[in-house]
Order: sequence, then C-alpha cells, then structure tokens
Amino acid sequence: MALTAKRYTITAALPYTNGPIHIGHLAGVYVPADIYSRYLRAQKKDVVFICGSDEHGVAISIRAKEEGISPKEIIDKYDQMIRTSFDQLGISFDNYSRTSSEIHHETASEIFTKMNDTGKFSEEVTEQLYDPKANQFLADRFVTGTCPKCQHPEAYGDQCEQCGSSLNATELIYPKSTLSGAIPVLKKTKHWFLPLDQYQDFMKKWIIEGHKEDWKPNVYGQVKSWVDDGLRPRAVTRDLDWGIPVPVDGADGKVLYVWFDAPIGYISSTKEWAAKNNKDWEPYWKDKETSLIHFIGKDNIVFHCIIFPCILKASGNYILPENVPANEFLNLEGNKISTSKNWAVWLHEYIEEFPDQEDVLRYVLTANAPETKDNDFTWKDFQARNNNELVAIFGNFINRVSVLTQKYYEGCVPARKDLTQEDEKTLDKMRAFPAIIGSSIERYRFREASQELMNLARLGNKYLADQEPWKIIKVDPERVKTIINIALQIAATLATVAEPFLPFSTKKLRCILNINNPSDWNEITTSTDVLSAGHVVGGQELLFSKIDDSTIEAQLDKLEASKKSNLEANFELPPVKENISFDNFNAMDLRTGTVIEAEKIKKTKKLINLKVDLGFEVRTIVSGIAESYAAEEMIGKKVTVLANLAPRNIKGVKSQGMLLMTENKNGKLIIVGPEDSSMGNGFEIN
Ligand code: B3M
Ligand code: ZN
Repeated sequence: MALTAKRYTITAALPYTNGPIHIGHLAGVYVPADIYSRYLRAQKKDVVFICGSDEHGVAISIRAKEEGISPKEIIDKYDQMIRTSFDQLGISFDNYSRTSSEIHHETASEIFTKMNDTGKFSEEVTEQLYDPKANQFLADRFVTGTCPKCQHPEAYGDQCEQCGSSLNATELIYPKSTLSGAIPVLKKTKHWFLPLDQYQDFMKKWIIEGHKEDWKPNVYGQVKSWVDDGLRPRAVTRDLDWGIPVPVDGADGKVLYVWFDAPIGYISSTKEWAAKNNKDWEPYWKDKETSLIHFIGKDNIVFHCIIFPCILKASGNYILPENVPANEFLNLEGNKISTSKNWAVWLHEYIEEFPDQEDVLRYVLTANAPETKDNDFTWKDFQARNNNELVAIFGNFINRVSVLTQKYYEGCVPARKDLTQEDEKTLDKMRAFPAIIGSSIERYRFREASQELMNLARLGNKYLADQEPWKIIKVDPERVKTIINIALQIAATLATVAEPFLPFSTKKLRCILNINNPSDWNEITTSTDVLSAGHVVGGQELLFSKIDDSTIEAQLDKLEASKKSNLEANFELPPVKENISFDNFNAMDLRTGTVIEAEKIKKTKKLINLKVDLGFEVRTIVSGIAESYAAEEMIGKKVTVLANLAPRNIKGVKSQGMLLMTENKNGKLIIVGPEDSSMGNGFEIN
C-alpha cells in the first residue's frame, strides 16, 4: 500500500462536550489519528486534520440537568477544557471547531434542506416513546431498556453498548425514561426518515464487496452484520429543545438527530479551516483524488460506515471514506472506563500531575493500543514502559551518544572511515527502519510501528554495546570516530521517525543534535549521512526520566478513592422489611460481651473466629467481618451478641451466636455495641 492520494482529509471523532477527555478516548481515536496525520505531513502530503466539539444531543442535555446549569454553559465549559488538553498533549489538529458554531448550523441545515428538497427522506407519523411525567418524547439516551438483540438490560434508545447494535427506541424491551423513571407511553409524532433500506445494494457493493481486504476485520464485520440483517429506515429528526432546528416548515419543536448533524461537523470544520487559511474546502470533500479517513471508536462504526456515507451519497458529489480504522475499547485497571463513575485517567489531570511527560502517555497508549481487541491500561504497565523502554532504551541511547560526542569530539560529528561488516550491516538496518515504520503506520498498525521505533533505538544501543568505543578509544582512536559517526546517524534517524509518536521529545532530540529541519523521511532510507561530518551538535538534555513507585501508588490511591465514593454515591437504604410480632422480638436474647480472642480463618476472605466473653461464659462465634476489621483490631471490643441463635457449623467451627453489625455507605460493617461501654459483660439488652 502506498500513499497515492493527492490529498488527505483526516477526521477524529468529535468528542461530546459533556465531560473531559480520558485515556480511552485518546487511545481509541486521538493519538492514532495524530500519529497518522503527523506521518502524512512528514511525507509532505497535503493533509487536513479535522476535529471539533460535538455539542448537541441528549448527552449534553443530561449532563446540564445533572450539573444544574444550561446546555450552553455545559458546552462552553467542556469545549474549552477539551481544546486546551488536546493542545497540551500535542494533538495537532489543523482545525478544531464546534457544532454550536454558525457555520455548522448553516452547513447541516443546508444538507438537510437539499436532501429534503430532492426527496431523499420519507416523512412519517409514527408512534414514539413519550414520558408522561416529564411531558417529553424519549429517544436515544433519554430512554433505556433491555436490548432486543443481546438482552443487555441497560441498552440506550439508539444503541446497545454491549453488543453494538444500533436500535430504534421503540425496539427496547421494558423501556424506562432516564428523565423521570416513568414507563413511557406511545404517542404519535412526525419525523423525517432516512430510508437506509434503499441503500442496501450500495452498501453491499461499496463495503461488503469493496473493502473486505483493506478494512479492519472488526469494522468490516460489524458493517457486514448490519447489512446482512437488512438496513431499516432511521429517523433523523427528534422532538427535543436542544439541537439544530429542523429547517423546514411544520417542524416546530423538532431538531436534527445529533448523529445527523455531528458527522457533518467534519465538513463545517474543514470549511472553517479553509476560510481561516485562504483555501478551498471543496476538494477536501469532493475531489475523487482525496482520501477521506475517519478515526473513531468502535461504538461509532454504524454512524460512520452506514448512516453518514448514505447522507454523503444522497447529498450529491461527496467522496466516501477510504477507510474507517476504528479501535476497540481501553479498560482501566481491569474495569470499564466510566465518566459517571469517575473511573478514568483524565487528560487534564494527567497534564497537571505529569508535567513534561506528555510523550510518555502518548507512547504507552500507542504501545498498548486496543487495535484488535479491548485492552487494559494499568499504572504498573505505564511505569514499566516508561522506565524500561523510553528511559532505558531510547533515552539511554541518546544520552550515551551525546555524552560521547561531547567528550571525545567537543560536539563535532567525526567523519567515518573504513567500515567493518558490522558497520555496514548496522547502517543497512538503520536505513530500513523508516520504511518499516511507515508501512506499519500506513496499515494503521500503530502498536507495531511504536515497537519498530523502539527497535531502532535498540539497534543503536546494541551497536554501542558491541563496539565499546569507551574501550577502543585507548587503543584505536581513529576507529572510534567511525563508531560515533554511525551512532549519531541512528540518533538522527530517530529524530525523524519518532516525531509522529513523541513530538515533544523529538523536539528536544533535535536540539540535542542541533538540527532545525528534520531529515526527509524518504531520503534517510537511501542517504548515508543523515548528519554530516563536521556538524556541531547541541547541548545535552535528558529525554525521559524515571517514574518512581510512589508516583504510581498515588495514582492507584486516587482510583481507590473513586471506587469508594462511588459506593457511597450509589448507596441506597434498603427498604424496611415486613413487620414482625412483639413475640418474635422478645424471642431474641441479646447480650453484651467483650472479644477476648480473634483469629482469621485461613483460606476464607471474610471469616474471623472470635472468642467472646459474655460474663457467664465464653462463646466461640464465627463472624463474616474480616473485610471490615482485622482480627487483632477486634480484641477488646465491646459487642452485642444474639446469644440464643441455634449453633451452626461454619468451616468446621461450631459458631454459638452472632454479632450485631450494621453497614455504612462504603460497605464497611460497623459494630452495634452497647452504648455504655462501662456496662459489663453478659447484660441483657431489651
Ligand atoms: N460524539 C463520540 C462519542 O460517541 C461522538 C462522535 C461524533 S463523531 C461525528 O463519544
Ligand atoms: Zn445488545
């Protein structure tokens, strides 16, 4: 595969402005899209890298309700935050727009109007879900229910996140309003439908037959299963008060479906960019020689591979995506990333807590990207990749070369003389890397590409370790000139091919080598001298630094705290049980006692074997409290005991009674003890 297109339009999914950006978004979409765009620029291609905030739709309304502010305040807050954090991570969009902008409202309305005027929609009055309490139609995220395909109990009105199916709200089994909890009723309303069924053949030819080989199997497979299932008409308008008003008469109170307007945001963002830069936007969307590539997460596949292409096709002379390299999901420490549960690593927090370490995150998310299956981000792996790869391999190599160049030659690149076989081999290998890395990037295999990048640094390290210039300098100083020259060529090659992955460190590396203009990606595959003899390199600087255990612990503690506060937030008092008679109560014999011995029962998680002094006798009681109390901690505690509970055998121990416990919001058990701790043992409580 070669880069044969005349120009490239690269889009990255428009993030909803209902929360900050987290590592899942980055690994799935923005880091790979950025690497790809930077690579294309390094290849001197005509490329526009487009993104923007997705500011309509129910997700925004819900967040606004949650935070008790207006949707406008929500989008302004998160748009600002998202822009800044992308910029800080070096995501090099050529333009980042907003779907609340005038140009977008105009563009989306125009496309809708044109499609409407040319008969591309069907208008239908159908029965839709309606919340009788909130007096509102329910669609998309305003309604949840059981997925008709996979039985997932929390599918949304437009999509099931478990099986990926795209749904109509009325297909949900047991629908429930997320606004009021009410069970929706059906009510008639008019909507504009995109008759996807009419595009069945087009989809078959274009993707099922046309992209079997070159699209990722996960993307191709999803599209195929929808097409095999038979495409159905889909409403592209909604009865909502937040969104782009439907631009035709008789549509009061209706807005465009967010998934109708959002992808058009790529076009409006391109228009905005063109206006700012005195360019023409149209070739980037209409010229057949343009390659359009959408970077997205797997939950967006149907919208980018079916709905948006049908909109583009229906609108006339637009091009269709050349590829949609969607990624799978990234989990965090074994659990699904969740904004609402605060189970995430937030980009804006990372930037603050890891100053000057943007590239570490970029690298780890690439080396561990969820390209073919869901993957897990762990802080331990983050630390290991930094310390063992970036610091120990890449950084170490650069540091050695620059120290030796300063030490032996005062920073001046020595000329190389006669080459040994080993030298030739090393140079050959070095010259092969740009093409190897480029080919991986062109096939959207960014993990592989990042590992090849590391292999180039490994080549440099191995060369130095084998040649041992620090020893040879004493016996054959001429030979050392050749060795250092070759090591410097490898360093300079790194300064070119690392740029898409590690833009901040590459900038530093270019200072270290004193090169302003990086070498051309393609030239270095043939040229022998990436850095010519006599060139004076710059000062020394460390590219990467070690991350210690305490830094990692702090991050793990932070996640632990999220877990706790989630438990608290989700805590609901259980309903009071049915009444019992006074006789039932009276039948219980409650006594006070003191724990005198306590021992955890081996091979169990929860059980502690206690000896409780009740004053008149010492009881053995097995209690399931080990997750809340350490055994030692229990000794000396005053407790209340149900003394006439029939004895039971637990793990081979005869338990004679039960401790009274209650549970707090964090799920911790708390002793219900005698209030007056001066009360002796054995007292009866009544
Ligand atoms: N706003 C991303 C998401 O599902 C969605 C992408 C729109 S791309 C046109 O979070
Ligand atoms: Zn499902």
